[in-house]
Amino acid sequence: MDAVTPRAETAIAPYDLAIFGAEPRFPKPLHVGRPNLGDRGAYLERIDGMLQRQWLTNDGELARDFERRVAELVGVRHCVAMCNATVALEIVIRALGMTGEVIIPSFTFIATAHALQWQQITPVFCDVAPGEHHLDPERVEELITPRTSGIIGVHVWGDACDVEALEEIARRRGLRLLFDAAHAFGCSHQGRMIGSFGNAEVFSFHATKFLNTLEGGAVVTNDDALADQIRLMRNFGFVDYDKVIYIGTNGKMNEASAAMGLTNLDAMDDFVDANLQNYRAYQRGLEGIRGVTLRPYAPDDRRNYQYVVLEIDRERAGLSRDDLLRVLRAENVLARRYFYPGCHRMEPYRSFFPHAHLLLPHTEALVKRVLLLPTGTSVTVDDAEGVCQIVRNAVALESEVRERLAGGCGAA
Ligand code: T4K
Repeated sequence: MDAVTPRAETAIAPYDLAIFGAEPRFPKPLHVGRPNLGDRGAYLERIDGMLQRQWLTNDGELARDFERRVAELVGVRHCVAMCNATVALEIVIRALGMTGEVIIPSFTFIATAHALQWQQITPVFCDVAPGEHHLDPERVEELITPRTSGIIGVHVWGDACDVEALEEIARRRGLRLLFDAAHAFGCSHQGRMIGSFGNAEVFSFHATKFLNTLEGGAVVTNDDALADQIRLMRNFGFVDYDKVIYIGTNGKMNEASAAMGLTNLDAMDDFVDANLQNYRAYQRGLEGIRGVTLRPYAPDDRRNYQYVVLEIDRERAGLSRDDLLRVLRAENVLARRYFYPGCHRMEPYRSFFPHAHLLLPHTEALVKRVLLLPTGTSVTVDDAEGVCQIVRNAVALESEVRERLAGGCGAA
């Protein structure tokens, strides 16, 4: 992937790119995060059933069915479905009794941090391992203080973080261990499904995720008492009509969401297949482009292939990640810079911890290199090949591209 592409062999004329005035390669925007949708007829039938029953939410039959199927697929005793993963995180963090400080990566979606800060728990940002996208367990250990109550590992892109090392630290130091598995539904780690590690894990079923329930999330766990507590908290603390025994909130999944979840569970294999075809097309199409690395997936585990993640080496490619982003946007390819600029550089954390970046050198470098490309069931192999061609042309014409962008063309 990293071999140098000789300029002379490319024979590409500048007008091939939209920043030089060509028609955009794609007439309509190509998104990162277009929903994967199962069978429309089956979904509408479920919605019809819901309307017939006039049961729209509050532990409905579709939601219970969805919970049962997710728990079975993941191989855990409990799945508690929620309205979204952010609320699921907030609830499980509280149910686990996390307080004071909790160690998390800064390289994650802001919801991981906000779910803590929302309840006055300080997120302590930890660096990723060198060359990696996941928490560095050695750095985690250094950040533990008497106020630390837990660790939240994030399985970014559906790849497990260093579960074993984090479990060992949590056990030895008496800390709670939660995993933000928002990206990892349908993925495994060393033969065991993600969702069954730590005290609990949280999935997101947001529209942009591998499996969506419109909006949605879930806590999965093998801890019976924790699951009971979370079910209570999800429904205002009600144990019976007129009887509330605990402070709670409203985190319930509604029936229309569960209907979508069930429909999409039936189509999961097709989603993986479409993602994998696209991933392979990207692998082929990006081969040999200097300075452009497609993040590999672990070969021995189940993956949902929902994310096509590039790292751009500015020196070798002759273009920065942001240059490439501008080139792609001009072509109607809405690539994304997740998780730029890192949680520590977003408010309120940026003001709380103005020097956090000093402890996060690898995160700081990573957020400037990563670019996500479109995939999912609405992206075809032809689309993926077209995107690769744009990247290839841009790198081949790097100096002309830089000059053009410096003139203000393709401003993001
Ligand atoms: N932890 C992690 C590690 C996460 O990544 C997330 C969410 C969470 C926790 C919290 O999960 P939830 O509470 O959301 O369940 C998106 C998603 O909103 C968010 O769920 C996701 N991570 C994050 C990585 O991406 P935005 O602000 O980038 O979304 P937006 O509106 O820009 O949409 C992305 C693209 O998807 C757009 O180009 C358009 C397309 N799209 C989007 C929607 C909603 C569609 O085509 N159709 C749609 O219905 O955050």
